Amino acid sequence: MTVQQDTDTTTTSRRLYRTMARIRQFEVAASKLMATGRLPGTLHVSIGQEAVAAGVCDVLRRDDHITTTHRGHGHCLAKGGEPKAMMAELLGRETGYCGGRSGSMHIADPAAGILGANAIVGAGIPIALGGAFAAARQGRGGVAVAFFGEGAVAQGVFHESLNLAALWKLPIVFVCENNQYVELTPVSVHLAAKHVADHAAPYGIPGARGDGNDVTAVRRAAAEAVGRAREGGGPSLLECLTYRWHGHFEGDPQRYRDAAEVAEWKAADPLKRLAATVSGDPSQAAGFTAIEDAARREMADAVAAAEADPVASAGSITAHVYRRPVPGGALA
Ligand SMILES: Cc1ncc(C[n+]2csc(CCOP(=O)(O)OP(=O)(O)O)c2C)c(N)n1
Ligand SMILES: [Mg+2]
Repeated sequence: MTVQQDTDTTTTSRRLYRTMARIRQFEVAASKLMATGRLPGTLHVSIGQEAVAAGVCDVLRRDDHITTTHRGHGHCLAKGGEPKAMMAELLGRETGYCGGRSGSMHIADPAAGILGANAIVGAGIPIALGGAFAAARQGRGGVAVAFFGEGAVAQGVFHESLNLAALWKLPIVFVCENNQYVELTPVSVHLAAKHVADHAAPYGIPGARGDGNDVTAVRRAAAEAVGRAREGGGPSLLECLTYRWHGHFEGDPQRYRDAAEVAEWKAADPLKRLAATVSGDPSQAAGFTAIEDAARREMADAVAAAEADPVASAGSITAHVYRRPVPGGALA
């Protein structure tokens, strides 16, 4: 398995832009489905945060593992998840990743190294730790990445996982997407530490904090942390500063923040920022537009295909549910 090399800047930029554009267009399509009453359940989109998923996953191998959160579509797509199977899952179709039973918050694709999104804040972190433990035992240079929001930093399991990872020098990178809000609560009144990255020092591991809307910078920081983990150098903590453009969930009235703040962060759009780096080269700029158009078409096709698929049937509701065998052979 090979990892994409950062040898050709143009190729790397185009690849990163494509990943971000695919995430953006997937999220826009899902948001529209929700707004038009076609998507059941709850939906948390990551529009504005695309650079973290794209930058980090760009330096991962297919057999590396990730875990993600309730806001995890971007990480799944960047790691190689199939948009059609993801969209079908969001839409409750039999063809979805979990047979349409889970919806947006539990997408998993072990073949692509996606050990699962998770609706419980912080709960993906120890699962990634298990992935790192397995990778260390296998000795093939595998790495695990735990993506989580800054809300998870107040959970005990975050600290337990950093402790074990440091103690056993496991090949794991803890990636915090600090999007400034934990549901409706600003991070300033949520965390005792000044910065999430400050939590690295007590465990004696490297910690870094940076601009999570600069995909090239995220990729660089991730390459360093992932490379160290692959070579046996142990875990790292990365804090990526970013912002979600939409509410906590689709339909959130967002009374806890003002429009000026949202506008300020929209001006720091990770896609536009990457595109701006090639503004002097019209052929490249045209290439980025074409990439965006292709991503829009790809996600429209995924929606159309998923909507044509059968809705998960009530008759199969107990399929895949563990049932305890009882004496006599019946199932409880
Ligand atoms: C253990 C737990 N407590 C509370 C919740 C309710 N909840 C869902 S999302 C969320 C906020 C998470 O914030 P953050 O980790 O910063 O992620 P973000 O939504 O900003 O991406 C909370 C409190 C939950 N799902 N799990
Ligand atoms: Mg948050």
